[in-house]
Amino acid sequence: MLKQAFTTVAIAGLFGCGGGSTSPMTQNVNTPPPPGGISVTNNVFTPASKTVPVGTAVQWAWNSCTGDVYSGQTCVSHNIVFDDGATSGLQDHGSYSRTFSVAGTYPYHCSVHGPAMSGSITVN
Ligand SMILES: [Cu+2]
Repeated sequence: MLKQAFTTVAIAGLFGCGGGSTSPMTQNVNTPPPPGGISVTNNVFTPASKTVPVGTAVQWAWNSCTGDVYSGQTCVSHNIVFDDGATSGLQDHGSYSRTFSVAGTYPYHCSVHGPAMSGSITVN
């Protein structure tokens, strides 16, 4: 009886790994943002606005996975699209970094979730 239950869980786990949106279960793929970085969660950037000096590399870290490493994580894809065209590309984990070498205001949003998921970098 116990062995049967284990087998069922193991098979469910295998199917969970096969889906494109489910991450490997051996480790948690959420990435804590570095100091001064921005966390990408469902569906908000934290902090949404940030001011940095010219020459700063700002890093975004994806924390859009829910669930746990045993039963499988489901990770939601987000991207960062700046008004000037720079983009992170669509990703459901990992990080993205952009260096701002010119002063100005750089609004951005996630094209999947629209204006509700947006932020802005002010460079001075
Ligand atoms: Cu999004």
